[in-house]
Amino acid sequence: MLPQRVLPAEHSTGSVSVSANGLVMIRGAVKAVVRLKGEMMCLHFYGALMFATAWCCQLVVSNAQTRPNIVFIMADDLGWADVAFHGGNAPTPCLDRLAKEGLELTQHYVAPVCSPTRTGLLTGRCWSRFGVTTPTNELALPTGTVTLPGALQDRGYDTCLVGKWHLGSLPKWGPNHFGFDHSYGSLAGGISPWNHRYKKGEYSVTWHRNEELIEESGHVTDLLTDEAVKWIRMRDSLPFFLYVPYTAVHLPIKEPDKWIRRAPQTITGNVARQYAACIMHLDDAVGRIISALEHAGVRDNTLLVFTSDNGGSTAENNDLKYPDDNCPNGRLTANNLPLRGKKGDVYEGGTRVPTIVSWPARVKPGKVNNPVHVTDWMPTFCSLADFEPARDLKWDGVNLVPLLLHRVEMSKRPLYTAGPRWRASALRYGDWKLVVTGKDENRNVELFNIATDVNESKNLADTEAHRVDAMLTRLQEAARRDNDALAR
Ligand SMILES: [Ca+2]
Repeated sequence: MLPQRVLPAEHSTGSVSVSANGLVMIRGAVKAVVRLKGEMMCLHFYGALMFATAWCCQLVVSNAQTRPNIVFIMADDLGWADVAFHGGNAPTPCLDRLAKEGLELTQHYVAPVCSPTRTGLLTGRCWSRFGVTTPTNELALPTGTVTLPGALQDRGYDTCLVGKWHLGSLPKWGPNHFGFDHSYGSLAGGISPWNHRYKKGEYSVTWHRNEELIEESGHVTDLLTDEAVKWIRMRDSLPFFLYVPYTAVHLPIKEPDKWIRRAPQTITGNVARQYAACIMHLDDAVGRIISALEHAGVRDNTLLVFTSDNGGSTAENNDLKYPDDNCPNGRLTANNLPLRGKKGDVYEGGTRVPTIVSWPARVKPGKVNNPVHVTDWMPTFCSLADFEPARDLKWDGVNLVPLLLHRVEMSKRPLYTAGPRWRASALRYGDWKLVVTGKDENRNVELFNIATDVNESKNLADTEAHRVDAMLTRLQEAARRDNDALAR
């Protein structure tokens, strides 16, 4: 039996306001009505109460038909130039096509590492508000936190996570406790691709379905894609939210032979070929999900986002912290150029990632250069789903609908990044970016004009002292709200 969903106390649902319990009842009834259409004729036996419920259901159902399905695909550690449409050497035809036919967000920021980005995505708040600045196996979100899937679930969406959770690595902290109807994959972080084990220790056995630990055979990317495709095929007329955080291209990597054979011959070296194969395999997986949406006849009204959780990594592939899975030795060959830095850094190479939005019915192809942030997705999706929080959820993100659908220029706003253990932080404001590393007498402050120096190679802190002061004030203001994770 699945655990009780985490629900906010009360929501306004357009013209009909109902309590959370009422919503659960109505939502359950909506699913029953939609799935058992033929049995609707029997409703009259249940009298006035059921008639009223059915009326409410009809309202929700008719709303549901106008709201988009949402598919959010997130790669793990995929660098800025790991994709062919940014000059990467591994072919990525599916993503290239998605970028060409969809809308590319050229300045989409995430956290420098894993769990923080996932925290921001699922809460609309900077990860540091929850004290989460590093990958964590502890419970990241307090019980009662209003999450993105929880909000969509309340609005009648079917919700599913296929992939890596990493916001609490025990089953009792798993995705089903935070708004997902269905979940599958790794409760913890990156796993070995064939034995599906996380790092040695308490959380190593982590492969699960609906928080029940299971053993399966197969390559992780194939298993996740199979599950996502199967779940799409099982949908009925309710809108759905499918979150697919792949473990590719996180270490340790060992790809099926067929994908290694397909890597271009110009790419030499064992790990380099493995890394390219991993990207190509991921690209194909995205294509399979898109095909499943097409076959289900829902592609036009599905808002699909593809992104990465942080910049690319050049760490040792065969990390001995993981149980042996015969993965090759050598450093990963991620490419973040022309951006500076890599995974873990608050420089652009750690936090700016390839991002595409595709919604054939509503979003015109092109590129948007406004800086946007992973915390923007919750306000955006909640807006599209007509979810209005009954209380202030203290979102740091903003609703991107005017930008995505109507190309309305966004006003300048500070985008704050807390790096791992707050050892570094950054603030983007307009064209400018402030990077602060170290503390007190060891503090180092850098200022870059991102519009003219995307590589962050010219530190202008000395020549722009007034700007540095103003941005430091903004950074301190943003940081003051850290560690405010109350779920009230
Ligand atoms: Ca990652």
